[in-house]
Amino acid sequence: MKRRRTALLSVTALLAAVLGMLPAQSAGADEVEQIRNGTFDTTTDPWWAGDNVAVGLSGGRMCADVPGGTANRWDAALGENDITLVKGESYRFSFTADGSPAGHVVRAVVGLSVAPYDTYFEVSPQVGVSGDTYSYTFTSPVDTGQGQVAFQLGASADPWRFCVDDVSLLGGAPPEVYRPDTGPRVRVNQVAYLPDGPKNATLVTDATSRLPWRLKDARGRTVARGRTAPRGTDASSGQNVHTIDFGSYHHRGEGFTLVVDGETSRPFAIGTAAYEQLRLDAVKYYYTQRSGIAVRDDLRPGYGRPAGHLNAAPNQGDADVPCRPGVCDYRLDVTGGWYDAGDHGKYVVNGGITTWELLSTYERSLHARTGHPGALGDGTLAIPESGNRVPDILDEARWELDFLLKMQVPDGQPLAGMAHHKVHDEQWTGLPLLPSADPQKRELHPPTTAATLNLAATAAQAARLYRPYDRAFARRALAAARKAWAAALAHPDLYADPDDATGGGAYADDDVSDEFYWAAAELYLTTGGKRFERYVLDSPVHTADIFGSLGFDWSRTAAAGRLDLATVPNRLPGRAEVRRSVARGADTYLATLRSQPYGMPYAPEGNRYDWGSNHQVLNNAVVLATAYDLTGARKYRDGAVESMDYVLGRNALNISYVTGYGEVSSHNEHSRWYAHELDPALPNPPRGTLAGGPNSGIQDPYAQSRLQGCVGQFCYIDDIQSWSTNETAVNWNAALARMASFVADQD
Ligand code: 9MR
Repeated sequence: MKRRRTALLSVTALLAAVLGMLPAQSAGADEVEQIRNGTFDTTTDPWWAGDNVAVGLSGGRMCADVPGGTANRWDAALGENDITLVKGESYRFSFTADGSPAGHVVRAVVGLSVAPYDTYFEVSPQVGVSGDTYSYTFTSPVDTGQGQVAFQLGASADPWRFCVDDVSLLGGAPPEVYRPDTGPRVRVNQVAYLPDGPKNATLVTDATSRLPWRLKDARGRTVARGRTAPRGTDASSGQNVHTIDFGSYHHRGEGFTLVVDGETSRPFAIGTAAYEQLRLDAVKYYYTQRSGIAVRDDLRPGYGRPAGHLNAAPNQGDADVPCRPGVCDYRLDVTGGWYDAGDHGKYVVNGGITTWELLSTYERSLHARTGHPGALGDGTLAIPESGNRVPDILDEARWELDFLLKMQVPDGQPLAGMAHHKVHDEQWTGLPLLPSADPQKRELHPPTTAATLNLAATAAQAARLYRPYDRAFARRALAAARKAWAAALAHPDLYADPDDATGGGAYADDDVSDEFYWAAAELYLTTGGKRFERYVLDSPVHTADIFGSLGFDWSRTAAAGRLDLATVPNRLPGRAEVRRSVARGADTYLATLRSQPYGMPYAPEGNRYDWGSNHQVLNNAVVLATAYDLTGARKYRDGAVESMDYVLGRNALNISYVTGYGEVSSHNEHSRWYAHELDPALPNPPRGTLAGGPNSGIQDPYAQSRLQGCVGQFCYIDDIQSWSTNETAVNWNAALARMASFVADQD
């Protein structure tokens, strides 16, 4: 149907356009139409449709009969190819659509028509429900003549009919400047402040002198008042800000607000209950990340799903997995473990630091003055193993440990004792995709020194923690750890290939001195062995300043060793200095926190927020928390507690980065199975899921189309397509679990 006036073109121009040299229609002074035949007046050419989709003209529209019973959106599709996209150019993508019966989801994509089928823009409206005209603006992150506009219509149980008209992709349309809705200018921890803890907030304002603030209770009565402290321009956000300290107020309650400069904050509690809940939810997250087991809906209402990557079609399964071509001749059963993030990959390096942080959440509860071993004990997490008399957090970590052990190269094979770096799909898959629906071939990637040392460290730590509950497992874990250690010493420089990132992340790391140190420390703590003691003492990492601005991570693991040497009882010569080094690291983070008007112990060099910055904030807070456990000094406890404010809403975006916590929280994290944003039948991530957070690199096309030029904290968007700022990942949630547990213990 012709609703828009389009200029007629000469035959030459039309030919050039078909050859991809010129746009087909002009649509205004600077706006150029990229779609050939978006109006379907006389033909559906040059649109294509999948073999299973019958298309035709109907009332000046293109209509498609879509079969039922396909698994994925892209299993039934139609589209147009050979579209030219220009990097940095903004496009308005619009169409009208309806479907019958109403309510089906169409995934409308602008992307690449050839492998790797990158998506530059996509939306998934429910047609016939949310109105029939759709219009979006995005910026192309690439130059290509092989662009595609497609409508993916599959994944419906029943057949349905889809009609579309007036499809337009208008180049040169003015970009819509993305402005996040940041709500009231006074920024608080939207969840809870501790009664006996620091209470700080941040106000965004043009005012340069002190402003009066009031704290109001749920009934609107003023219960405290004071004046703000102007802090000038905040580098992390580019905003002019003041800070508010209401720490002299100690009464518990719900529904408090701060009122200042004509703004009322989002509500918050003063109390500890939310942290008790968050401690549980942050660890419960792992059950729904499990591979190789069905998730029970009675244990996680709304999250039940079939087992992923057992050998039931369409899965090719993890029970008998070959290596990448040329890597090995054997096959391994590597079922189990957790999916790393929003993808279906399983990575030993990241699995290692994650397991360590969960185990150390438990280990801290045994040794710290405020630790409560029962808090994550048997029966607390509602997992299938609850009731087996083993602390639930150990049961959950065991799911991953058993997988890590399976990744070890068997005796008699080349590189026996090393660990394969990772197992994942041969190719990247699209979203949404339940683990049980992944049809890709799975492959083992080459063993690496880093993976082997992750295995050595966590298996050694496991050996001491599971001993009271399962002696046979503890013995097996320790034997595997020793074997891995020996293998790593024999092959100290087998690094992951940074380009091995098809179908899964690379997790490449070419400095493993920190992994050696960490593994030696764990083996020493478990065995007291002299050679491990020697290795620790001789390692330059032992005395290096390891508490840098980015925090520890899967690639920077020295802190895992240092913190454990400082906190787990042992007789290491010079241990007092080890403990002092943690306090010195904490002093640095405390100084950072005090310099930041948003109160986080994080100020990356050049204000370049890193991938997963939220967990880096939390891991720096872990160093503060550990310094408190070691010294009892109040300043460290307060710093650790205050760090949570940032993650829970006291930030430039006024968002809680933890799903289900706070009035406005991240909930569209990138995941193939918590993909509610793309498929209303799927859930959002469970309560207690941490979003990766601001990432100045904005590596994904969606973030690039919205966040170009973003300053620090603003490099984040709560959209499922933004895998570089908004993914969920097991290592990130471990930092949340560790800190939620610490804060809950400060009652
Ligand atoms: O967390 C990882 C980050 O530190 C890296 O810079 C990034 C790119 O290699 O990869 C991140 O990890 C992703 C992994 O590669 C694949 N699964 C999802 C992980 C979280 O985004």
